[in-house]
Amino acid sequence: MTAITNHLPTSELQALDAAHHMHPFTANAELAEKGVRVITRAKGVFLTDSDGYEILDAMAGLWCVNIGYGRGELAEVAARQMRELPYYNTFFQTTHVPAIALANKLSELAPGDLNHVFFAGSGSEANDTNIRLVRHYWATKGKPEKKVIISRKNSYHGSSVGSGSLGGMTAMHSQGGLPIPDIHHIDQPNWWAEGGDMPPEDFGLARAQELEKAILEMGEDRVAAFIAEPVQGAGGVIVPPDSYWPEIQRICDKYEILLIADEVICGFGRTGNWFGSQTLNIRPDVMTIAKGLSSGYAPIAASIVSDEVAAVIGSGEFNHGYTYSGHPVSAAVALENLRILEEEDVIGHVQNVAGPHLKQHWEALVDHPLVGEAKIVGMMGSIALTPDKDSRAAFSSEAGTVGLICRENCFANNLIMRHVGDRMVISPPLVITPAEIEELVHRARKALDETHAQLLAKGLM
Ligand code: PXG
Repeated sequence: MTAITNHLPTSELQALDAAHHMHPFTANAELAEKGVRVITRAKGVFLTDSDGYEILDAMAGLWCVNIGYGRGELAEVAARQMRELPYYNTFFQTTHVPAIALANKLSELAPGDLNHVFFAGSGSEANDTNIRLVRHYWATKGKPEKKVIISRKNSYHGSSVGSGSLGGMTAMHSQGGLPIPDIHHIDQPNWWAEGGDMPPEDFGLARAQELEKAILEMGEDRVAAFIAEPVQGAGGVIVPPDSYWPEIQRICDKYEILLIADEVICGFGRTGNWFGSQTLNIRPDVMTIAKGLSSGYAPIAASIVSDEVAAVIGSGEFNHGYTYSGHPVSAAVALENLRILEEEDVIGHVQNVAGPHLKQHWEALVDHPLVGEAKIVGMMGSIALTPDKDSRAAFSSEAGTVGLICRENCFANNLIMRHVGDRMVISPPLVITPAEIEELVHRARKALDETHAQLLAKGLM
C-alpha cells in the first residue's frame, strides 16, 4: 500500500511542496520563501498542523465543511461504495444507484419546482453547465439571440474560463483573456464600500434597478439569465440591503429572465435554511450547488433546474457532461452528508443555537476601534476594518494591506479567518458549539487588538 506519511519534518515537507506543487491563487515564489503551512489532520472545528498546533478553522475549509471534520460515517460509505462500484458513468443511457438516490434527495430538498439535477465535479463546472444550459434553453425555445448573462462585479462563480467570466473579479479577468463574450456585469449591493450618502435601503433598490437598466439597454430579447449568490461569499460576505432581492425577483419575472442562484456557499444550511434562496426569499429557475453538498469530503456539484427548464432541455440532446458527473463515490458521500444534516438537525442547530450565539458575539465586535460594521447571515459573517467608522473610510494603504496583517495575526492566534481586501470573513462548520464560538470570537478580538496596535505603531491609522 502506498503510504502517505506525515512523518517528515515540516521543513522537508515545505521544501518538497515548494519544488513541485503549484498552489491556486498564490504567488508561489513568495510562498516558497516563507514556507507553506502543512495541515495533517482535523476533527470537529479544529485542524492540526505538522508542528502540532491546533487551529480553529473559522472558514470550514473553503466554506464547505458544514458537518465538521472527522465524521467516520462518510469514510465508511466511501469505502463501501469503492468496493461495490468505484466508477461508472451516466452517459450513454446508463445510471447507478448513488446518482439516482442523490438526484431524488436533492429534488426533495430543493425549493419549489426545482426537481431536476445535472451533476458536475465542482462549482466551476456546474456554472459552466449553467452558461450552456440557459443559452441552449432559449435557443431551443426559438430565441437564439437571448444569450447574454448578467452577473455582478465582485461576485465569485468559479475559476474556469466560463465561470471565471461569470464572476466579477477583475484580478481574474486580467489573466488569460476573460471574460468570454455576452457576459455583462452590473454593480454589487455593497453599501459599506459603495453606498455613499444613500440610506442602505435606497441603495439596495438602486443597485437592483441596474439590472432593469441593463436589460432595457440590451433589449430583453437578448438577455438569457441573471446569476448571483444570495449572499456574496468570496467577495467579502456582502449582505445585501433587504430591498435588494425583492426588486431583483420582480425584474427577472417581468422580463422573463432566468434567475440562477449560485448556492455553492449559501446552500446546505449556511444561511440558516437548506438554501440561501429560502432565507432571501428568492425563486430561482436554476441553482448551483457544491461545497456543503458533501461537506467537502468528496468533490461533487450540480445544477438543479425547474420542471420547465428540464422539459425544454430534455426535448433534445444536450451535448454536455463530465466524466465525473454523478460520480458514485462522491454521490454516496453526499447522501451520507445529507443524512447527517437531516437526522442531526444541523439546520435547527444553526437556527436555534449556533446562529443566534454567533450573531450576538460577532455583532459585538462592532465596538472594536477597527471595526466599522459587522454583518452576519446564519453562519457566514464579515467585519469591515476601517480607520474611521463614521465616514466608512478606507485605509490609505493599498486595499488588503490591513486585512492581510489581521489575517496573519489570526494565524498567530491559531484561528483561520480569511481577509477579502480589508474585510475579514468567517464561515465556520455549522456544528460549532457555543463554547467554540466564544473561543473563535475571543481569538478574533485578540487578533484585532494586535492589528490595531501595529497599525498605530506603523502610522497606518
Ligand atoms: N460559486 C461560488 C459562489 C463559490 O463560492 C464557486 C462557485 C466555484 O466552486 P469550485 O468548486 O469550482 O471552487 C465558488 C467557490 C475563497 C474561495 O477564497 C472561494 C471559492 C473557492 C475557492 C476560494 O473565498 N468559492
